[in-house]
Amino acid sequence: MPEIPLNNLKARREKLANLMPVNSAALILSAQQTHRNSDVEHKFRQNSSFWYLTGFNEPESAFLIIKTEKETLNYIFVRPKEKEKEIWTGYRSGPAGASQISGIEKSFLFSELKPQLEKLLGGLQHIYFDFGSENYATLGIEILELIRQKRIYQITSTQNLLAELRLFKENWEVEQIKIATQIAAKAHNLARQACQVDLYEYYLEGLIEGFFRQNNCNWAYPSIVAAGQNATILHYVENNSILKDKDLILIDAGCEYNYYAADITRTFPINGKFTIAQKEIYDLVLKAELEAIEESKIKNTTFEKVHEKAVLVLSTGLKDLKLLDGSLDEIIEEKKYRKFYMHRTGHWLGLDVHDIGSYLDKDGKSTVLKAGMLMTIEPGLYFDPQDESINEAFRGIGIRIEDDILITEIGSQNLTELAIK
Ligand SMILES: [Mn+2]
Repeated sequence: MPEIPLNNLKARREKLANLMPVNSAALILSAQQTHRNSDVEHKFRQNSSFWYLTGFNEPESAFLIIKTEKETLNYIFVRPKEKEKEIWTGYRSGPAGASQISGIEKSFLFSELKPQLEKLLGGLQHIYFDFGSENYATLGIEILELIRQKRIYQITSTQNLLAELRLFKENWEVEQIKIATQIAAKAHNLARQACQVDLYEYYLEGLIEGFFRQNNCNWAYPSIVAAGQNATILHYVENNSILKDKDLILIDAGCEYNYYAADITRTFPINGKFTIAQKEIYDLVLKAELEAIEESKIKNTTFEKVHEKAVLVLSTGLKDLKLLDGSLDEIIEEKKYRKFYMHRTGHWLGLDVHDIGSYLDKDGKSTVLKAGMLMTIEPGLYFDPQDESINEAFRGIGIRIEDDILITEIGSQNLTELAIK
């Protein structure tokens, strides 16, 4: 995998420092190696913000930045090199290696973290630290106690700082993201081609995730492969039902390439042919999606306006199909559409599939879309299979269409266009 260029890492740390007040520190712990069961471990996945600032891919590590009147200093703390352990669990970079990878000169052993904090935190007024994270529960409490002893009374999460940086993707990041989105799009097309009656959902899941692995990716989130009325369960992950004739299948699957997530949803008829009701709903969701994408191209539009566009199209269609009563204004203002459209139209995308980034600006207004932001647009409609107030032809239909949209200087670009819809 391409490493994060040192210049990018340095620029990110400089921007981070610029956001911090004088006499403050930020401390970010790496992810921890977790056990799945017995002595079997989960595949290690680095903490996204730690990765973003260091490019260092090992557990039991920490990043520390301290900004004073005089200077800004960066530190990295990592595991020692230990031949015996490396034979069993793999290569360790050690402090010297960590310096090379991250471009942070001041590198120490992770076991040195507390003594160093003891020395370095004196005189500071503000610290950014996520003490509530489940990782390093005991260490988190010990660090908090140390912060208290140092009489640092302002403790804030690192989330807002990192969100401001990570919301805008660098060109290098966009290159990685384009690879992720293309592999994910191809996997969706593969599943569409292979889909047929009497297969099982897990067969398509295997096909998609196999394709991810063949292309040096992992899934960015567990795939949803939902046939028939399973598609009306938003977080369906069982993926063990048989594919029936005349049903639809909803597939929400995306890979992670070099730490960047793709997130795509497609819905199509299992036997290749829509029923009339399915076609009506599909066309409506597609129209909402395409119009929301058009909205994202408008200069200085907002995150909220993209959602409002999708809501307007869906509400109009639901009224026309007599699935909702009342005037269009009523349907929108009283949020009657929520009976069938209960989620938002998108989210930020990046190192995390639901990436950090604020949805509101400092005045509490919806975030203006600017070049470098990456978001999903994913309207859907879901009809409760048991709800007898719904016209029978529509019951059990669940449709969502989702693309990954990069905001550019001249509009926006759909990075997942390659996936047939
Ligand atoms: Mn999504």
